[in-house]
Formats: sequence, structure tokens, C-alpha cells
Amino acid sequence: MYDRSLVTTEVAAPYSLAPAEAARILESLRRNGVAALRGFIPAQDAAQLHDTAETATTPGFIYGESNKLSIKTAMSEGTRDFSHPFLVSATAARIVTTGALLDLVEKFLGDRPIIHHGLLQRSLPLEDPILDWHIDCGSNKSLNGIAKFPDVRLRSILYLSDVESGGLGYILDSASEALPVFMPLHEGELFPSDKVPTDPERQVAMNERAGTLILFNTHGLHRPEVPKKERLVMNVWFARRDFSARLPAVMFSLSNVPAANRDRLYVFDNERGPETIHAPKPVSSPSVIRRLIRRVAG
Ligand SMILES: O=C(O)CCC(=O)C(=O)O
Repeated sequence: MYDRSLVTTEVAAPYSLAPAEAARILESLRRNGVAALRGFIPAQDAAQLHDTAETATTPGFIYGESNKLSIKTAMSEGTRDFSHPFLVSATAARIVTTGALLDLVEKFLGDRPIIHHGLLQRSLPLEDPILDWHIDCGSNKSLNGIAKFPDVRLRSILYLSDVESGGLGYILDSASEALPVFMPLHEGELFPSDKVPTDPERQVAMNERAGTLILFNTHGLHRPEVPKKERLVMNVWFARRDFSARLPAVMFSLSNVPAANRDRLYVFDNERGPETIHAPKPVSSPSVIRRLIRRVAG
């Protein structure tokens, strides 16, 4: 049974959770499927990550050219995404290797967590919603096609700007009823509106200040509410080690992980091994073809 009063916890000291705080957050995750941790990330760290996220989600941004990498910002309707927060930000790497957070995630998942996916995301102001109530059962589509995976995962959204509109919308205690409805839907089919619980007491819109870390069970019904202003966040999906889909390796820089957190490096070890490599199809360069044509013609 849901309990709205448990959803928000004021965390007394950043990056740590007193036993009573951890117990309350876990209870909210178990009963409501969602919890907001106010003050878990100090304002100055949220501000630093905000600036990195702003740069990395600027159209045209490319990371790693000096190393012949070219990781680009991905554009979609209403959002700009950069998929490698732990390569570009020591704050991002510190957050996901923090013991208090990982202990909590482990208790919820029942297994040592691995990172399934991470994302710095800028949401643009909108007039109308672009995403309605749904649950996350997905994986990396280029590795797994359209398959849905029922594995339990916990997602975190860290607000990097103050969110006064367009926060995460969540329906409390909806995971166990939503999963069996969502799984058989065809690709692209929307969650049936007559199956969305209507009790307003079960619906929360998480408009919170920068530095608030929201955790939620991905099987609970959720949607982004319509943002009136730009919103910057970091999204991270945590899975159990036995997650059933193929996963892309999680890229991080060791120099971004504080020495004191290195016993938690397992969070990057998603144990699927690297993506299989394929030799490129042979291509003839246009200049070679032009030279051949010139030789034959001339
Ligand atoms: O960003 C949000 O507040 C929620 C986004 C969402 O529903 C999704 O990406 O699945």
C-alpha cells in the first residue's frame, strides 16, 4: 500500500545516509516505487555537473577528438542527450560510486548493482507533452532490437537545475499492475489510458530543487511533465548483474573516480563484455575509382 508521506527525505549530510534515512528511502521505494533525496548532492557539485551537462548537450558538441573518438550529442524531439557522463565528469563518477547510494540500490535490487545506462539530458521547454504514462523495460536497441526485458531496475534522475515544472510524474505503487499490461503491447503501442490508475492521491509530480536525487522502480508508471523552462538532469539506470539483455560497456575515466570510492568500481562492470566487433565492408575510395576510370577512359 502506497504512502505519500514517505516520498521525500531531507538528507542531513551529502553523499551519506544515516540508518534512519536509508530505511525510510528504502521503505518508500518498496511501497511507492519512488523516493526523492533532497540534499544528497551538494549545491556546488550539482552546479558543476550542470555546467558540464550544458556543454555536453549543446548541439555540435563532440567528445574525444584528440583520441579519434567522436562521441556526439544525440538530438531527439524535445531532448538533447550525451551518453557518457562518467567520461566527462568527476562529479558524475563520484555520485555513482558513492557507498551510501550503492548500498541502498543493492538492498532494493537484491544484488550488487551495475550501471545499465547513463545520460546527461537537456529537456527543452514544450507546449505539449511528448511522452505519456509508460514504464521502462527496454535496453540498448542496437544490441537487442525491440525486445522488452522484465528485469527489475532502479533509475535515478539527478536534477541539475531547479525544476519548477516538467518534473518526473509517477504513479505510486503502480509497478506490479503496470508490468503485465505493458509487456504484451506491440512496439510503439501506448500504455492503455483505461489502465492508468486515476486516484489523484497516487500521482506525484516531482518538482524539486537542483541537487535532488530521485530514485524509482522503472516498472512504475511515469512520464516527464511538460517543462516550461529548460531542464538539465543526469539519468542513470541500475540493474542486477544478471540483467538478461546485452548491454553496451559503460565508459568511465578512472581519474574521475575518487580513490576512496574505488572499492565500488564494480558498478561499471556490466559483465557483458565488450560489443562484438565487425570488420568494415571493403570500400573503394572515390579517388581510386576516379583514377581507374581515368586510366580506362584515357
Ligand atoms: O525525465 C523524466 O522526468 C522522465 C522521462 C521518462 O519518462 C523516460 O525517459 O522514460
